[in-house]
Amino acid sequence: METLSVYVPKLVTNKEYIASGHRACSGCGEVLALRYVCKALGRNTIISNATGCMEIISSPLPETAWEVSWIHTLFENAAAVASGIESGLKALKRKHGYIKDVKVVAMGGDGATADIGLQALSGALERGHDFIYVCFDNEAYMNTGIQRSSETPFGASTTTAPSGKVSMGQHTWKKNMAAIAAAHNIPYVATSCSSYPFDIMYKIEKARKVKGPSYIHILSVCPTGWRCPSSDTIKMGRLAVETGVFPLYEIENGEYKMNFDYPKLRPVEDYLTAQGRFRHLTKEQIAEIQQKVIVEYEKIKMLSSRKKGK
Ligand SMILES: Cc1ncc(C[n+]2csc(CCOP(=O)(O)OP(=O)(O)O)c2C)c(N)n1
Ligand code: SF4
Repeated sequence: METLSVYVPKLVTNKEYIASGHRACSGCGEVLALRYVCKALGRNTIISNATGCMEIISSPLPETAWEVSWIHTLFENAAAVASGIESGLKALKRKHGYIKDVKVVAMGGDGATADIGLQALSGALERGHDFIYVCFDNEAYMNTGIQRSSETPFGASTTTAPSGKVSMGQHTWKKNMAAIAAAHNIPYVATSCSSYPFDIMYKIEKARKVKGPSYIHILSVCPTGWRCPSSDTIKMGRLAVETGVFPLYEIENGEYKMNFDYPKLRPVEDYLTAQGRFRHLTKEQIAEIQQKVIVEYEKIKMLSSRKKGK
């Protein structure tokens, strides 16, 4: 297991770029993750933010919680707007010879990233823009009332895939956005989780230094949509990682590296039974999820043990 603590002293700052007083629900893991992301990015940043929870809670007119340059974009075009900003900065540099080192960042929820904005994201990654894309994955369209997305996990109950007599809730498996981003042959891809502040800051800091596109996928605990107590936010993210449901890893120039590898994973039951969205699952369904988690976890481990060119 790699230790990330060596990077910490350099990264943590008292400065906040998301002001307190925003309107996120109490215990929101997504705004916590956003706060860490902004700390690691620093002031010389321009953010293109898709519609979604983080936009809604941070910008009720005439107020704003943002202390960096920020543009609210449509649901579908955060990455396209970021591409335009990055190209504009390049043009200014050509004209004036020098401009400040400004990093362009696009961000959105899982709906904005894996579903509605996927085409714009794919285009921006393929064109090789120098930017970071951050997906805050709370596993549903939370801002508009917990509708399922392609990132909603198998078995979760949502308002558009509800559990009941004829349905067990979501019946498809979570889309693997990290693999999709890596398939664009970009220099840096990583997964992280709102319960791991140093891991988030380390990976964002690393992405900031990359020339070209980076993609960071952050599992962001949402007590409102996951139906768990707001005091359990940190615990829930840790359980996702410790059960292997959401492994933390990096893909650097195509090479996988698992950041936390537990010799013995906790049973997925510990994670599933702690959340109301999985309350209805039968023992057989939990066993099916357990099996899938182990298969996917072993895949990442196997890819991590492979050296480049083999
Ligand atoms: C094209 C389009 N369709 C639907 C909406 C309505 N809408 C706004 S935010 C949102 C949900 C956002 O979900 P997600 O991207 O997962 O972010 P979260 O709110 O969960 O953080 C929806 C459906 C919209 N603004 N534009
Ligand atoms: S609905 Fe979930 S993600 Fe959105 S602000 Fe509330 S806790 Fe955060």
